[in-house]
Amino acid sequence: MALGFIKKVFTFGKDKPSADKPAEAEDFASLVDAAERIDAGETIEALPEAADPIAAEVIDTAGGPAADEAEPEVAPASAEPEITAATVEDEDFHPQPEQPADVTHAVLEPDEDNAVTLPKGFAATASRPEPEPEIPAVKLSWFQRLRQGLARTSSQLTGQIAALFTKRKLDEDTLEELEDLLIQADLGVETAMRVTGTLSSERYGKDVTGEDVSRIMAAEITKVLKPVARPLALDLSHKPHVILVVGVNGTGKTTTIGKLAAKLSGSGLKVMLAAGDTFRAAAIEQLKIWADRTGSTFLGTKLGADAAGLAYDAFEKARAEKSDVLIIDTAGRLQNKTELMAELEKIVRVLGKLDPDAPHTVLQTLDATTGQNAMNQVEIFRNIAGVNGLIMTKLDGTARGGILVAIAAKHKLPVYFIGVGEGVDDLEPFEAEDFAAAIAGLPH
Ligand SMILES: Nc1nc2c(ncn2[C@@H]2O[C@H](COP(=O)(O)OP(=O)(O)OP(=O)(O)O)[C@@H](O)[C@H]2O)c(=O)[nH]1
Ligand SMILES: [Mg+2]
Repeated sequence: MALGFIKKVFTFGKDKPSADKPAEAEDFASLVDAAERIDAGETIEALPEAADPIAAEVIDTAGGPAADEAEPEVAPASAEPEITAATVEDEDFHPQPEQPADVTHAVLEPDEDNAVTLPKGFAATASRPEPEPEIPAVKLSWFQRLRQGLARTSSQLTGQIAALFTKRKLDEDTLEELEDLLIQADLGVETAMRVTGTLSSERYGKDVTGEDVSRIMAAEITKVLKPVARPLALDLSHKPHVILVVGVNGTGKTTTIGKLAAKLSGSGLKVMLAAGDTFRAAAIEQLKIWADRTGSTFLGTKLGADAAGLAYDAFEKARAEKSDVLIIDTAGRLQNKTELMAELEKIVRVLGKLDPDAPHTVLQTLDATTGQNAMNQVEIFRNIAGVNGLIMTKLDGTARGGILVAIAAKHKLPVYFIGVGEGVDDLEPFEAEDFAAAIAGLPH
């Protein structure tokens, strides 16, 4: 029995004793001998001391500091924790390798906050890089967003102009090429001719730089835009002043209504929003959210209901409640274009029954990323719904704002605001000089 136990203990986790390990073989033999004597009933004083096989291995393979450097002894990572009756009874017991009590600490310098304790066996070769200082998020100003939005148009244009006017005297060919460039940038024939005309009268036969052209271009664009950059006039004697918002789907009608409502109710006016886009359930919900957000009253109807009927009810209700402004949202898309136009016509007609001047403002939203197509949109909606004011949205995106200049030159409709983002405050009064500077790539 004693013999079996000793054999087991000695060989646990180890190779059997072999001729290569004479010291261990000798120990083993003497232990066996002692055990046989115990089994035979003999009393012996003490068992012979066995060499510690694990300690011997550590010394052989560590390759670490010499023994006289008094390196503290660390239990090998593979050492099993000792399981006692107490720990087994503990329900929460999870055997964990014990943390060596005395470990050399390597501390990264230089600053206290940056200090970190490395486990033994690691050395710091360089201190941890300083964390990047946090840069507070800076919201770009609306003009910076406008500049960014029009960057594609302006940088393409100014690049082409600079290339055209490198070491060239102003002649007929250059003027013609410049005119083409301006037309390609959607600015329209009229504005293009104004720019080349002014340039020709000022600098014909002389050296011209790209900056000269940009400056003249900005001045001419400003001249076209200035008469249309007007504030949205509200006749508050109407109670309510009715604003009908129309435009192709996705051009930003509903969002712009929300932004307008925020401005108006923020200045103390009583605003009502009416969900005249009965074509999409989400559109009704979207406007309701804007109404809640801006403290406006809201009138909606069920999906598919008659939009003109809703507009009529909203007008009556706004009157009864003495609202200052009623803004009516409309669909941008129906089953087909004919139906959409018929619906818009009907809304205008029905509102006119309550007040021959209503709707007092018919606002059309134009998406600045559309380019040339925006011109056709103005023509169509102007004829059907009597558009008398414009708002260009998404001028913060990859806008192609040149078309607004062409639209202004042709239709001479007031441009009240520009949208420079999706947020409630991202609606700015339209300023001719700013817009012209952004297109021409000049500073504010
Ligand atoms: N970046 C940017 N996005 C805008 C701007 N105005 C509107 N949008 C976004 O354009 C998308 C369409 O806007 P809506 O207001 O739903 O357009 P809508 O004309 O009402 O569209 P329909 O209801 O489908 O006819 C939304 O994701 C808006 O957040 C703007 O000035 N800048
Ligand atoms: Mg909408």
